[in-house]
Amino acid sequence: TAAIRLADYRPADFAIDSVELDFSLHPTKTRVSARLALRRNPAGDSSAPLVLDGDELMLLGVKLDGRTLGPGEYEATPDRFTLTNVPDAPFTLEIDTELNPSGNTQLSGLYRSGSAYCTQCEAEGFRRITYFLDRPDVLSVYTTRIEAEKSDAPILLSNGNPVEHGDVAGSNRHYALWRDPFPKPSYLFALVGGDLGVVRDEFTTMSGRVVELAIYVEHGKESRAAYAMDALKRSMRWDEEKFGREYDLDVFNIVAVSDFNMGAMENKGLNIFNDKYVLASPDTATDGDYAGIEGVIAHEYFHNWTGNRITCRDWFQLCLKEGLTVFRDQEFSADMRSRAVERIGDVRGLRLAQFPEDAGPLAHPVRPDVYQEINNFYTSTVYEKGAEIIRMLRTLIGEDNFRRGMDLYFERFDGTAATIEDFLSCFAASSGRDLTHFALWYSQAGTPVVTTSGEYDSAAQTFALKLSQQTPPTPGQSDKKPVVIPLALALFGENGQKLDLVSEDAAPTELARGLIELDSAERVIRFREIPSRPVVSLLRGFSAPVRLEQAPASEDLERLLACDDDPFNRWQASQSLALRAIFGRLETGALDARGLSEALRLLLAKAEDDPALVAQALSLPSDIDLAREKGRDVDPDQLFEARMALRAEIGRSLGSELDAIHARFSAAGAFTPDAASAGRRALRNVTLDLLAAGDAEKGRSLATAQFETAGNMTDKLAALATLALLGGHAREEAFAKFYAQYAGDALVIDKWFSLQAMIPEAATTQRVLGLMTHREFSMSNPNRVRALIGAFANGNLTRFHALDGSGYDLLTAVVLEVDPKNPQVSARLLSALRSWRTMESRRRDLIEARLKHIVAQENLSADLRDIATRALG
Ligand code: B3K
Ligand code: ZN
Repeated sequence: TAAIRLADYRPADFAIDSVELDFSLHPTKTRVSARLALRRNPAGDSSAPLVLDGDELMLLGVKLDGRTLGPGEYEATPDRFTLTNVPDAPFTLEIDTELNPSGNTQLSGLYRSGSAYCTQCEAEGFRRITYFLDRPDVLSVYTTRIEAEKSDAPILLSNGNPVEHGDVAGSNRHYALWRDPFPKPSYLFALVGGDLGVVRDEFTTMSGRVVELAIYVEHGKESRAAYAMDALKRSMRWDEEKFGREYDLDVFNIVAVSDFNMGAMENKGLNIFNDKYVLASPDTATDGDYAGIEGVIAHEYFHNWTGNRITCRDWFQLCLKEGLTVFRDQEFSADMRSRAVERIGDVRGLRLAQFPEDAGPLAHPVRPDVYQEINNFYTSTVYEKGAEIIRMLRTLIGEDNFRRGMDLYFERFDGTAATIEDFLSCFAASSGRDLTHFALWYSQAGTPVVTTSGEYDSAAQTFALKLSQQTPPTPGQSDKKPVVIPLALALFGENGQKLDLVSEDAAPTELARGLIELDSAERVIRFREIPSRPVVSLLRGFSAPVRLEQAPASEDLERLLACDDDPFNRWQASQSLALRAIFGRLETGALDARGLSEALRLLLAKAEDDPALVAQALSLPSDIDLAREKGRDVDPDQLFEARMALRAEIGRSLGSELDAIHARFSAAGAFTPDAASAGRRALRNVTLDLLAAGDAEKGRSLATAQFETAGNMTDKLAALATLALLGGHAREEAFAKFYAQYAGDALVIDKWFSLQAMIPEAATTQRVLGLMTHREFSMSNPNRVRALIGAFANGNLTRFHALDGSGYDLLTAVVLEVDPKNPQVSARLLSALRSWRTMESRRRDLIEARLKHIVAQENLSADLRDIATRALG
């Protein structure tokens, strides 16, 4: 297939003002009749034929202005409909197609999850329902009629507001009619039909309108939707308060399904969710699950303005809605929970997924300029780095200008399909700042490396801080330019006091705000009136998505850990100390963890102040963090060994403190999912992990007791994870009990599969192969595949990268098996290999051979071929 390029964008030749859809649902023979009101687009080519997109469609018939067209009057293949003789005046085209939802294993278009019918149209699924101009800049008003057997599908939903419903005379069928008054692109279309349970509530908007809210779930799971409903109402209120954005329809519906390719989908007025991001109860969901639900519910709701009311002109602009909406959901979670802990979690996520992507063969700009398969660009670069760009923008222009820029954006572009340039123009206007240079963040891929060094002159009482930046080359972009990097900075004096920033080398606003703008390759700032050698706290709050190369003395890190008033950098200091200990061990064979231990001991003494933050400091870097920091010639076995040695050492040296915390923070009273309670559980569980690392026997007995008595899934799963690492009979018994207790509860059984896949032992590969034949395993449920195979490939570095190639063989076999059924899932699984060039040479050779084997297959999906080819490229 040919590459699609941003530079080739042209407006559509036709406009579709309205769409009337009529669905007659049937498991294998669903009839769709689409009535499109078409006219030539004045901005398009006035002599072009009408070419509509399709994908595996079966055409039954076409009418033009009411007249049935003969076979010679148009051309139709499963993936294209062409009409050459186009009337000059606006005209109506009626297209009838037949679909097989039960046979749709790609989960794109109209498909079935369990016995329900549902749709997923982003990015290009609508063309699997009917022939259409399936591109985001074609906005239409939709009316949808759905008809089905009453007993099969008592619930019939689509976008917009309900208009009417009733029985179909002389049959067991009924219908519902929906109308969405807001013009929208086809990717936001949705339909659901099925026999579902429902939870209802309502929300009164800031202007006093009452909105009916409903969350549809599998019968019997209604009580598990309460938290999602609460999160929805909080999201609606927050968007009014923080952005002045009010909801605009009479109803807002959410449907949870168990077969879904990603997290959720923001269809107008009818969000469809992976049930993983809806269903929660203390017994079945961890604190992490609750936080995920809150974040994703908010994210999809916030899309109503950033994505739906203002959509993207083309898919290159995907970050226009995704980066912005991730930024909004991160801010929401920060306001609902602890801002500092939220920031640490977001940065951990960015470094875990986006940094490796940006450093490997799949690197691409936040706004790509070419793609083969758009589904492969729903990446952490577009989403998470996209959100970081918005955050930097706000940091640079300030809160007020940012808010006024957002208001301007809604004012100018509501109801349109916009671009990044449109978006940035609003902030240039609100702040009076030229954002041309800043915009480079959108088009230049790769993670900038900021290098710093400082020189203190005690005679002159000056401190010269030298900053430089450099971005490594990425595929297709060998020469990088300096970008605009906001560096939040503070200097601390001998007694931990913050020093005034005095310098002639920085603008007064930079000094007053403690925000240095590095927009050239190099910059030196000489600070005056510095009484003693200062400790530098740089990139505070992670003010830019860059890697920092600095070599502070360990004492400086220990001081920051004790005195920095930026909680993010306090946490960063703990991580830097841990990395230093681990890499020191790798270089010298000796482990020096004294500094880190002592610093953590001080933190533990004040654990009550902020348990969640202390828990983050105690969570040592993962194997993936280590592999990323190493960057080349990665040998996962060595990294793992050094990491385990550090854990054991911390566990031993802090044994009594950890013991005390584990006992003191034990769960009392009923479970509540709030952030403060979650923080206490997080601290308790990270102490359990370290205790077990320091003393296996003790760990086993504590974990077994916790496993037996846990009153919630967070504590239960943490105990099981600890037992999983410790091994032996206790582990196998716990896994068996866990399974017996939760068999059939899919979301919990996913956790059971994942934990086993992540056991860092030689026998795990066999265990995973065995689990693939388990009766609860299924290659056609994406959550299950990700739970077992995804966890193995992404969360078990030593086994996945086993030197005999068994891990790679396992992944290759699964990817090739899944691909014909569900290309989005196979392509996503294969991206586990995105950092393969950083491995040491034996593993690199093994992976390269597997990638070549995949590329040599004949019938690969476009999705998988794209990933495999670029990975090799
Ligand atoms: N917009 C959807 C993602 C669609 C992915 C299509 N392959 C979910 C979200 O970001 O909110
Ligand atoms: Zn989104």
